Order: sequence, then C-alpha cells, then structure tokens
Amino acid sequence: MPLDQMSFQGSRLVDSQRGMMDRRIFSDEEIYREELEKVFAPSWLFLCHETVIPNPGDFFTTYMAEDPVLVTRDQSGPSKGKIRAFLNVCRHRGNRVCRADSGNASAFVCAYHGWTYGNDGKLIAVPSLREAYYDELETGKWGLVPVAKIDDYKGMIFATFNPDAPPLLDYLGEMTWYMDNFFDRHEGGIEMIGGMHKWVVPCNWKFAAENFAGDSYHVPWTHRSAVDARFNRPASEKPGRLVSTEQGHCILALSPGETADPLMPVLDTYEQKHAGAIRQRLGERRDLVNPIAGNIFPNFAILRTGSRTIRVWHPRGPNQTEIWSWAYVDKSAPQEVKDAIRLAGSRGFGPTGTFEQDDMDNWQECTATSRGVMSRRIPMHTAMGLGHEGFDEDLMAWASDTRTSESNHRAFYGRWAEMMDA
Ligand code: UNU
Ligand code: FES
Ligand code: FE
Repeated sequence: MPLDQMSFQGSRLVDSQRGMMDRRIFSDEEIYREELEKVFAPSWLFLCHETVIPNPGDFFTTYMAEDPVLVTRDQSGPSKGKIRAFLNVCRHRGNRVCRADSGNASAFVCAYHGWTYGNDGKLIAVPSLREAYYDELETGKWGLVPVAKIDDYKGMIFATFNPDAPPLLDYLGEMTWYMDNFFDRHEGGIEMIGGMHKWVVPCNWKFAAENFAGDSYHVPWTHRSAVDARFNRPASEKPGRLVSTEQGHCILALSPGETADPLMPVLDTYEQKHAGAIRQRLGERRDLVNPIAGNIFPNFAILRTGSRTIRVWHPRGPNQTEIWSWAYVDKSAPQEVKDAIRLAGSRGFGPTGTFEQDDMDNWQECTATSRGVMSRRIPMHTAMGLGHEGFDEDLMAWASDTRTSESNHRAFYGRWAEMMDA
C-alpha cells in the first residue's frame, strides 16, 4: 500500500505531545530515503577524534550517512596539519578512491583508471591526459568534493555537507558542557585506544540512538544477566535525570556520586581519587547531574558506563545499521586504568560484549516487527514520564524528574519530526 504524501510529514508520524509514534518510521523505504535527505544531509555528523589522525599526511576513511568520506591532514606547506574531509568518490566513474581504513599517504590513486588526488583533494594526475583527453580536461575543476564545513569541539571532529548549517558550537549548543563530562574531565582531554570495532546489526539506526539517548529503563532488565554475572554493579538507587537540548541532543545522567562502572577496583580508585578535581573543572552543574550516556543528534553516541566508548550509528537502509565503536581514555590516566577500560570496553560493549548482545537482540526484533502489515499499525508507546519534565534553568535544558523516563526519546523524535517537516 503506497503511503499518501501527507504521511511523510514528521509531525504526522511522531506525536511527541502524547508520546505516540508511527512504527513505519523503522521500516519504510520511502521514509528512510527522506530521512537521508532531511535529517542526515543538513546535520553536522561526527567523523573521528583528532588523535586518530595525529600526524601530517594521516588519513581516516568513514561515512556520513551512506556517503563515503575521506578525512585527511595536510602533509606540508603553510597549511601543514590542517584537517580536511572529502567525499571519498572518484570524480571519473565514481569508484570509492581510498579503500584503506586509515594510514598515512601523500596521494590517493583510484584503483579503476588511476586518477590520482593529493591529500588536499586536488586532482594531480590523470593517466593518458594528453593522448586521451588532448590536454583539454580542466583538472582544477575535478578534485575530490570537500565537505561544506568542518570543525572540531575539543578534538571531536565533525563535518556537514550543508553550507547553511550553523557553526558547530551553535549546533552543539548547551550539549558542550555535557560532552565535557566525558571528554574534558582532565587536563589533556582524551585519546582513542588504537583500533576500533565495526559490525552490522539488522536494526533501524534510531533504536540504537534512542537507547543511548536515554533508555535508563532497560538497563536493570535487559542487562540483568550481565549484572547477575557481576560484569557490572546493579543500577543505582538514586533518581538521576534525563536532559535534552532543543537541537535533539540527549544525555542520560545519574545522580552525583553514583557510578555505573564495571566492578573493577582500579577504576573505582581512579574515579574516587579525581572526583574533587573533576567537580572543580566542570563547575557547579556537576552537583546536579553525573552524565554517563548520550546521543548527539542524529547518530553519534557517547557512553562512560561499563566502558568509555563513542560510536556512530551509520544508517544502511531502514533495516540495517553499521555500528562503528571506539574506546577512549583520559590521556593522563595511568596505564593500568587505560588497560582496564580497554578490557571493560571489549567485554561489555564490543560486538560480542555482555551488554551489547542484549541490546542488539532487542533492537533487531523491534525493527523486524515494524515490517508486518498489522504490527506496524500499532503505535509505539513513548509516553513514560509525560508531564513530569520541564525546562530546568540550572541544567540549561529540558529535563525529566528522574532518569526512568522517555523525555529524551520524545526530544529525539521531536527533533527528527521537525527536520522531516522542514
Ligand atoms: O546498555 C546500554 N546500551 C546503556 C547503558 C545505554 C545508556 C546508558 C546505560
Ligand atoms: Fe519494552 Fe517490550 S517491555 S519493548
Ligand atoms: Fe543496553
């Protein structure tokens, strides 16, 4: 049955006032295509942390939604060290130019016919330029296509293909303080642990995003077996908060002093030792909330419980998500703390992790059931805590009374609907 045009409107699909949602947004191909255009293309998207490409000439390949992207650092000249990003698409027949995950290179040679690009994106060599193109190809016009804007917030590199996008700092808005709770707790910030995990899950990307945005509710239930096996401590008793900003960014916070770290004494000792200094660095708001998870709209998630991980939910059709996940550590942490976090990261939130498996199983079934003609007609219930939330002047954001709420789900889908309507 074809959908009528009106039903594409985000506000028809998502009723964030009543907390009801149309489940076709998780399975419909047309809605998915619209989402790539209206949600992903206008947004700032996360590329990588600067420590992934520390040296001149370093590169990293990723995706912005379905578009392959090459991130480079200028090798020499006055702009040495400058970070750029391009569509990783050959201007000739459209082959994906750089196939390596990361490395160091002064030029990129297309595997198909050999068009060659400098790491500043310029087209610098074309086989048979004279014999076949009669020297008439305007090579200056056929460099790799750069992103419209690229910037970083404390080493987290973002880019957008939208020339009209607001500056990154405005796009992140109040979320920067919440991000500092993950990435700027100590002098020197963070660094990535080398290597990363990539895996494909048969789920819609929004199930992963809403979970990290604020699904505190699932933790004691979905992850009960992992807690029983003492991979993690039981959920804390204190209420916590869910926090969301007008741009659709979301944070799940415990109450101050609470921890959701795995049962590893070395981590407890480290966190206790630095709690005072962190409070001083981050300021008074730390007395109100202790952020542990979040989703930067649309598809960049951060977590500091169980492990320290950041991840991108790359959409791959309505029914598939490619998860790219890194572990990170405070740069200044002692080696034994870094080792503990690496271990906790793969054990809990790697693709075979005790927590990750529980989550993926649920997300894929939520996705699969939204394909049934009958089952997709049932609205999705997103009404937990309605009316027990509001703008909080101290938190500078919309916040629920307790963290067991769906106020962040409503904020995330509310923003999604707003962009689909634009
Ligand atoms: O288990 C999770 N995916 C999770 C845990 C998400 C957010 C907060 C805590
Ligand atoms: Fe939440 Fe069933 S109890 S999906
Ligand atoms: Fe989970």
